[in-house]
Amino acid sequence: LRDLIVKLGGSVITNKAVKESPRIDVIRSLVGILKDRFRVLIHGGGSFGHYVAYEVGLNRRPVSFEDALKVMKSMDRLSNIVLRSLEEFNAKILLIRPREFVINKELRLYKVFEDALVEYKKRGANILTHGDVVVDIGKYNFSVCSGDVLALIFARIFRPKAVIFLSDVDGIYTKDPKRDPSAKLIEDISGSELVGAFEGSSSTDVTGGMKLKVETIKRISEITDVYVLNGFKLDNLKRFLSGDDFVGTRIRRG
Ligand code: ATP
Ligand code: IP8
Repeated sequence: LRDLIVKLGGSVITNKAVKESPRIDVIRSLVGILKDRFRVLIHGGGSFGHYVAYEVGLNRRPVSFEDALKVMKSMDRLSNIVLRSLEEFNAKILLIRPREFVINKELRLYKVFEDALVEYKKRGANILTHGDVVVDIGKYNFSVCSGDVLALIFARIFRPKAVIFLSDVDGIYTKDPKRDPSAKLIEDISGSELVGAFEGSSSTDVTGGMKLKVETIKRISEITDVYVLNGFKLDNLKRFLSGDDFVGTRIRRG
């Protein structure tokens, strides 16, 4: 598989328990495996963006420019690490930050200035981007544009063969696998069935975060196939990329 959109979850590339702790070796290994496979590489915030976002109250109350900038700078530190790793492998890639082309309203995506992205695509550019803080024209001043939403934005523009999400568990389960041992991995499902399978579980542990992620994945599956795989299981990822048997969740288009 080539020309993919890949989202590196913050739970994979950082240690979420410790502020601003990147997993450099994991980043390097993933970049090495993925470098010739993607058109768009997206990464999440993990213990960078999310940590500082929590400190300043982003998405919970209106924040000042100064506080928004703190979160942006934290994301820049992480994206610079990912970029450096890509450059070590000589990848030709352009870093584009959502704060420059996305506007939210009341915490939701409102407007994407996509003309430049479309032109980059036509010219064969490979793009690195990441979950970010963007202007919010509602009452919050600024809010988060997640890497998951970016995967949807870029899927609309790039129309890839598939979108891959890498997280710290094997895929999407019926319930949170870290909290509920009865959680079952959903292996193969159509986009239209996905939200039902997930909400249908009796779990009350499921966060709004995961629900939003699943809803975003459902919308991406209207455009292309989506796969959720474990970003720590590198041999499994390689098998997937070469078309062999793999463990994970496949969300079929439609
Ligand atoms: P980031 O937003 O920083 O990029 P991420 O995309 O890597 O992070 P999280 O938002 O941390 O991922 O979501 C992954 C976590 O969601 C897993 O560690 C898992 O424990 C939890 N989770 C909750 N419910 C489920 C579920 N039904 N299936 C899979 N994971 C779930
Ligand atoms: O980790 C969040 O992106 P995500 C980015 O993809 C910030 O949800 C700034 C918290």
